[in-house]
Amino acid sequence: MTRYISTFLLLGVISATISYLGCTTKPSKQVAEEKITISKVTVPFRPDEQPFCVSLTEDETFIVYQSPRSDGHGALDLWFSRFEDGKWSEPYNAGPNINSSSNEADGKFSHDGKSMVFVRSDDFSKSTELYISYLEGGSWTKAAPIGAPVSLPDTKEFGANFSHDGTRLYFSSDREGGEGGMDHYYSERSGQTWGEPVNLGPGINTEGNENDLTISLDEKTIVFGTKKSDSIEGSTDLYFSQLTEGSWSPIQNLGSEINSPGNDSCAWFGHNGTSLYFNSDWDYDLGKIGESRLVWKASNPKGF
Ligand SMILES: [Ca+2]
Ligand SMILES: [Ca+2]
Repeated sequence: MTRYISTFLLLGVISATISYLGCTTKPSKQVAEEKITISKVTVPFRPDEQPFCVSLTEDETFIVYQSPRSDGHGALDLWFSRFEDGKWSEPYNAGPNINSSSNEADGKFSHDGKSMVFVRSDDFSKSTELYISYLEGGSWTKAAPIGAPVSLPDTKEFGANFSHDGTRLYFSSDREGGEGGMDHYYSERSGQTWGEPVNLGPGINTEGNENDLTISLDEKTIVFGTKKSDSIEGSTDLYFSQLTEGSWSPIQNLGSEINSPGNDSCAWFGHNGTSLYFNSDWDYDLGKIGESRLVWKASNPKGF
């Protein structure tokens, strides 16, 4: 990641390679061998579904996204689609084990694709609760609230995701005792229970809102979406912090190779160590705001 960060400082131009699942088109221009490329990931939904926080399993064959579609269980629901025989299936509702008349959002899979954590809330501005569902025998189990000490009454918890080995849950919360607003935390699993959350500290957390984090495979880099004074044209950009000598570095903008004038957020690290997926309403192929928020894959031969 250190080499990757220096790449951002050295290179300032986005070179987009259009790459689709199952088929890759040649880049329109010859690109330097080790340059970061941004490619569009094909998705199963329509722009009018207002998809948000789209997330895939590591093998890119199963997708979850949130949508206010009117044919769900009410408010935001989570929707699935499976990539089979070279195409995505018609999206289908995740069902009553996961969805309710409340909002369901922020669905994220574990690295083995067998657990999904998400947020449920009647009113995101007031409080939320984290839930987990497990893939058993081909279907998702009745989602259970994680509960205290991770998800507390009258607080907001968002953007939870599992560490690569599944033993930690990283998330954001506005609970008391942090640096202010939303802060990043992690909780460690002990058997079937989650331990007291640990605040990631004042390097990465500020008096502003830290939210929407994703953790790298080695748990030494966090990327998250937020608006700061150096965000591109006031949009949401991806920022990063690195763990060095036990503390998280002050956050830095991920740079204009990946960030766009659109809203870039909801990132996650690919399992191969060389890709970073994220959601953006910027169309990197067209160089303008797109029809809807899509999924993009930044590939860096030097590794993330
Ligand atoms: Ca719902
Ligand atoms: Ca904060």
